Amino acid sequence: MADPLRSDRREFLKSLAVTAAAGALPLAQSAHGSNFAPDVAAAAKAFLEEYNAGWLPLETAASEASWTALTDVSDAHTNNQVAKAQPLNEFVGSRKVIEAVRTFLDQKDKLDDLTIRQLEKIRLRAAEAPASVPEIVKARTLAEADQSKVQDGFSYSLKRAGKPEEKPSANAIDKVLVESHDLGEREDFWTVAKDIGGPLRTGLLKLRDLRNKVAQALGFDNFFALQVADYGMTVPEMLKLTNSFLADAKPLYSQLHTWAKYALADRYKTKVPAGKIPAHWLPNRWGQNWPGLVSGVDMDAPFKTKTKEFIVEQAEAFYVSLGFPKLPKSFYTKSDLYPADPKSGRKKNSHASAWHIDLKEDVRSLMSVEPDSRWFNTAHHELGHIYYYISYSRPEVPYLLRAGANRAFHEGVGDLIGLASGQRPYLKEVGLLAPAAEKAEQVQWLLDTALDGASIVFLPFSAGTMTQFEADFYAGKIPDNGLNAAWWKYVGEYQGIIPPRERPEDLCDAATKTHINDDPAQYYDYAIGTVLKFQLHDHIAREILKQDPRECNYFGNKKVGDFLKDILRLGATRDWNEVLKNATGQGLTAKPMVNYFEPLLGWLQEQNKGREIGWT
Ligand code: X8Z
Ligand code: ZN
Repeated sequence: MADPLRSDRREFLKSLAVTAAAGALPLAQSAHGSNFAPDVAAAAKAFLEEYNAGWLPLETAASEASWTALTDVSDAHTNNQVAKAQPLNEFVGSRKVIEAVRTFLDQKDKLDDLTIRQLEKIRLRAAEAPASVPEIVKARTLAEADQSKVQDGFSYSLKRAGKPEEKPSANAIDKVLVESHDLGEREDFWTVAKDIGGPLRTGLLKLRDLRNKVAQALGFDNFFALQVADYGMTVPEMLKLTNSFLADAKPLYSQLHTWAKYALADRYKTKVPAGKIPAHWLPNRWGQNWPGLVSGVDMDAPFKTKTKEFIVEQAEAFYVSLGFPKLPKSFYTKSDLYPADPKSGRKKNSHASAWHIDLKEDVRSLMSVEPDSRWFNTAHHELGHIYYYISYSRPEVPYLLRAGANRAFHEGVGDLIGLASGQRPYLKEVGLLAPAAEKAEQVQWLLDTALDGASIVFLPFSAGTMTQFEADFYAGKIPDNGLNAAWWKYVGEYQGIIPPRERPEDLCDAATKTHINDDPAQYYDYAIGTVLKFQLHDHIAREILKQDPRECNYFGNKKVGDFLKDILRLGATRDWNEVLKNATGQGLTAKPMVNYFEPLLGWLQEQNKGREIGWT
């Protein structure tokens, strides 16, 4: 039987030859020796139409196959994921596409901005699968799928003296790290969380080389540089930006680090260590945020009586209150929102994600929601992606530009609503504020915000450890037998955290972080998203709500909704700097974030008087 996707592709390639030739003509002389200037803009338009007609069905089929592979891990699903990625890769990375794009981009002056933006997206997409290295592209696709299968099919196994073997889920590990005051138990769970890095280590090294070779085929220095290029930036520019965030956060982070170390020593009834904080003391597997440390601010208490369904519905209600539409029915029927029943034997990816399967109305989220504050925040984050998808899925936004103004915008929107949903006036209005938390001093509330979620404590991890590790990893600066040494060097340097004991090199602690495997070289998105979130929040609170950014309430405010929609509906049709300047009157700046926590800095300095600040 004829495969419609394949016949689409044949047609496309045939017509591509024509459009590319037309595009190339201005560079050539006609047979009569006079300059021939065909309509490059019309040729580019025809090319884009043909590209979309061929690419979209392939992209949709590949997304659907990936969705199935991640929500129901099996060999058959992984094989299908690879099978669907193959024709997509052949299409997006074909020589003709690459040649046509190059030809058109060489004549930018004859093209409008929207066309250039689409061509740039096609160029970066082609660089992920260039036909000049077909065997490498194929090997990469296989290796990516294998790595996901190993990651998503992994079972943690914990053997404790005198107890039967336990198989904790990722949620169960996280719960122990948030709640347990028993350092022995904490170390057991922390250590078992790192076991997944062992089976992922070889696959990651293989992927590093394949990803680099793919990126280098189109002239990028390495895979990290290719991912950064989506911002229109070079690697040194990106590192300069992320380093500036680290510098902005450092005074507060050092104080938080010291405060938390003392609070935790008190909690565990043990001595305060000099310098760095032991990793298993912290309430998160990677120390990327530190929830639950502030007495009187128990964010989980109000969720004890709630269902998991409530978490998603309440998040949706927030967006709807701002004037966004209700989620389409298909979101609820097609998404995979709650933990898999352990009795079913089904394995699924344990990390939250949002999907725009067909770049039209098929939007889904993969989560494992439990009724707690962590998932409350994550549900707001994921719905931010979903409402972004919905907002830019309109005829004026070409499929190729149905993306964030940049990737950080996509991450920042849901986090912004997460920050808004963590404001006390809102929580009080919807009955999610424990009486003790309502009475807590504002500075206690700020302290919790600085420690938890995407905030101050998150920056040394996102802008520091993750970004620096991956930049060096893809630049070939980390030896294969020194992955853990390098990882912990960065964790120590940026986060001031040390492992409970020496980490063996047959494990790979970096690979325990899902993004290192399946969202590679992009973690600075979250760091930029964090800074952006505070910038947008500051503008919304001061200019639209006329409220204190630290105690404000967006809920039900349609003007806030309109402000956000004006950003979201653009997708990637404008330069992100321009979008931000139009929205807030300023370029990207961490000032609003620093200002937000300003009262906290003085308070922490007071609390930490006489204590040694930071680590060496
Ligand atoms: O991965 C995520 C989202 C999906 S895009 C849940 N986040 C980062 C993480 O979990 O490490 C959100 C905050 C940072
Ligand atoms: Zn996200």
